[in-house]
Amino acid sequence: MSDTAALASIEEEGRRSIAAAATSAELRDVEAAVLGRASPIAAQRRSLGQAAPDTRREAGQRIGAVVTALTEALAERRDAIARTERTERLAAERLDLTEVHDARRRGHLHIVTRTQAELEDTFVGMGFAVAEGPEVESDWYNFEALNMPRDHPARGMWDTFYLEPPADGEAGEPGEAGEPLVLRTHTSPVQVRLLERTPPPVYAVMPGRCYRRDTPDARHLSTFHQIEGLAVDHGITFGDLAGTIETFTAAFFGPNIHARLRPAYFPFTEPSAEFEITCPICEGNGCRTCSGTGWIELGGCGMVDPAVLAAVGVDSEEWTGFAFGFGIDRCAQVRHSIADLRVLMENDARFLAQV
Ligand code: FA5
Repeated sequence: MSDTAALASIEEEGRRSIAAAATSAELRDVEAAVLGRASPIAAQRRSLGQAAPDTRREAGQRIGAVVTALTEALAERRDAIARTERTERLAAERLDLTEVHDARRRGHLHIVTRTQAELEDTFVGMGFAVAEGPEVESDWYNFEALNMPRDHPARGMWDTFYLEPPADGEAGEPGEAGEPLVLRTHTSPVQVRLLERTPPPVYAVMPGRCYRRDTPDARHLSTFHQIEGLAVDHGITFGDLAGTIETFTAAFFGPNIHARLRPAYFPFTEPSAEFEITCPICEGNGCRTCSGTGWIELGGCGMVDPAVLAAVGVDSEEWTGFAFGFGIDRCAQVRHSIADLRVLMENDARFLAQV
């Protein structure tokens, strides 16, 4: 190979290696290989000593030109790599401050928790106190004190989760030795607990979680929430119950939702009624959510049965009372037009961000 052809090939090979380097570290290795002591161009320079004196100067200039060309190519590539690396670093370290300030991403209370608080506020505004009771309940509070002895067929109205009673349970508490324990199927046992510790007159609401072996559908969950209401005083009548429900419906749902009471049966109230309100999804025309009826059942209510007052030592000749129990999840469903109650338990962030 002539000197000129050898130099051209060294330059071409060098440019190819320089172009192939992708990072600053790779380019440093390429620089050593292309211009360092062991490089082909350094070998050419060393061979100058053996060249004939009349060609040495010209050969030296040709080698110098290749060194200059490769040095410039290296500098260009170094700049390009530095620019790319800087852009990549900035992208990786980017902090999107607008995302942090996006109001939709701020956490908030679950819709059921908010509905419960709003229900409590509404009833507190109507003169009721707020009380609570345990979710793990004894058979006595959940059923027996509510006028449902063992084997009473009305127990079948509530598909119940039973628990193993602890062998060493204390008397008078849920789990009293040998007594069956349940996950409470409704908030009505809190009525009994409240009357045991508070002599009438009593005006209270009792919200909380309940459990039933119900198959989840558009209006049912196996874990749901109720708010119980109890008023026991001198001379309480069914008219007081109807008036309370009417006042509550107008205050909580507004003027477009109507309520109706239908005769029903509960072992712990007599007479009893079911409380229904206009289905907000179809505005009363009938749809899947309300099974085509135009109404959604919100709860049960009635006059407290004398047997319940007797179970807690309240004289039913002197005192009368009304009670009600509404579904809190159903209240949220009606207020926010939620077609299927199951979304309340699914934790889908797209749903939770909307309500
Ligand atoms: C009761 O639980 C009675 N304790 C209500 C009552 C209280 C009557 C005081 C009289 C006096 P019921 O099983 O109908 O009744 O339930 C009342 C409400 O709880 C229903 O109307 C509904 O709004 C809600 N509810 C019941 N089961 C479910 C469920 N599986 N999922 C969601 N909500 C439910």
